[in-house]
Amino acid sequence: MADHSHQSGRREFLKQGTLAAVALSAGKAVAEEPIENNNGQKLLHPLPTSIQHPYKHVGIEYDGFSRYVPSRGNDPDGNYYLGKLVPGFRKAEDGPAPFEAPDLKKLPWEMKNGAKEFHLVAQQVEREFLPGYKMVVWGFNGSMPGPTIEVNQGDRVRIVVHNDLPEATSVHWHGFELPVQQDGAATLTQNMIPPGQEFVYEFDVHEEGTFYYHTHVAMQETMGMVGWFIVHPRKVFDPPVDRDIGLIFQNFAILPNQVVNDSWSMDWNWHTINGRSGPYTTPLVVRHGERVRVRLLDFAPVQHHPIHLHGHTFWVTGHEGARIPKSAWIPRNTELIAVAQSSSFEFIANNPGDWMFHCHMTHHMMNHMVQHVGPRMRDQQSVDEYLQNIDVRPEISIPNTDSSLQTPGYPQGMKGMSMSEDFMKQIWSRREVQGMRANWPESVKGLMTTLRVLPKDLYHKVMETEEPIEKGGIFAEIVNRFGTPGSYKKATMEMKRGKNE
Ligand SMILES: [Cu+2]
Repeated sequence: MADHSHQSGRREFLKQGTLAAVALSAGKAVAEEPIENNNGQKLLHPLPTSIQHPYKHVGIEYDGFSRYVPSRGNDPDGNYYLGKLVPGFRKAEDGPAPFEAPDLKKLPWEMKNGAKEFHLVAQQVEREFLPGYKMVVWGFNGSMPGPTIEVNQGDRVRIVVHNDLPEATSVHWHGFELPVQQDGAATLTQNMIPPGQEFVYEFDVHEEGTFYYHTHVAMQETMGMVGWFIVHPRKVFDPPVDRDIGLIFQNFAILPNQVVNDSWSMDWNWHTINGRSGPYTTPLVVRHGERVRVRLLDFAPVQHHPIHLHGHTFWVTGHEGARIPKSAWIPRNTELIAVAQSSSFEFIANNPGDWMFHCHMTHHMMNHMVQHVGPRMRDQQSVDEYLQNIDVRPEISIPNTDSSLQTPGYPQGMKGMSMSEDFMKQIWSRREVQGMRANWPESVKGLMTTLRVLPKDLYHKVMETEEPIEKGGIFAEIVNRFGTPGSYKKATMEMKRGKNE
């Protein structure tokens, strides 16, 4: 990043001082001497002047791959190509990074008679997919998906399942090699658990990896009854990661004016990640240079999800079966997960910014992309206009305010999203979104979320303080440090009711 536009842009930025709300500590962090890698070699990728690397136990650059600059590395057969074995900042002896599933809680446990005892309550729950849109779904312990079970390889677990549903159920521990009586596949291996009653599952966990629990009644699965069951390995996976994040992708069919899923549908109009739709999905916020693991799970009734991450290339390091041997890891930027499959991938967050992270199925990129009330309608338009002048696409007015195009009960107008002030308030109420561009919610819908890669000081500002941050402030500062600020235009308006005002 030795180009002069960056340097002059930064000076211009400092001179103007337009970003009072953002800490300018980075201005003081200008490196005073050239930074070398661990072997004293000159870096192939000079660091942006705003970066100081205080870490002694990990390097900046590994065989041509930089922790802080988009880069490939020198040798596709090497250990560090695309950051393959580049460690995170966390030391292996500190144990595995805690697993985090945004917008979901963890299930507490108590040690009893030599086992970690968990209590799961299967029940109907209310889940707010978007601000103000409370859907009646089925889940566990007041949550859909249910709370995360997190244990260590070698643990013995006891899970007491209470059935508060109006019908019988059973819970299956997906992927575990357990004694057949504990498998939860009613009625093959046990009797159904009647409403109001409970069943105790108990088994030793000798595996490690990405597992989950779910009802073993198909129609109950479509109502949302799933939750993570994460097992950390005895020996921390090499290389250690700083983040371990899980996202569950689901589809629902909830028609206008309804709050209950049509479990027989083949056309799904509501899409959730960890029980929320974009832009209410909570962004994954990480520090620049960290090693990040993301675990994906498709728990949709019938559809697959090609999950695409912008701005980074990741290594696929595991599936639902187990960790993949390093020799078989595959570099990708889009990972396809089919129903009931999970995938884990890892990457070094070496590219600062706010990045789209989303399912690439067009019908999943926003809610209501369905035949009966989809966004394909154009009021009073015919193809004649196009045919008269095929070189220039005629402008089409798409008035969101036209009541003929609005379906009562739908949170997103058929052309975009209609968002009330309360809606926007709730979207912006979270620390994780502070400093994003003013109209970012317009681009994050349905099965979408974002990955925010923030320099250490900006991460601190966003995630570790309660300071107010101007809309677009963090993004503008990233442009100033890493982009070409001369050509950057900030969002001048905030989206309201589907229109920029
Ligand atoms: Cu999808």
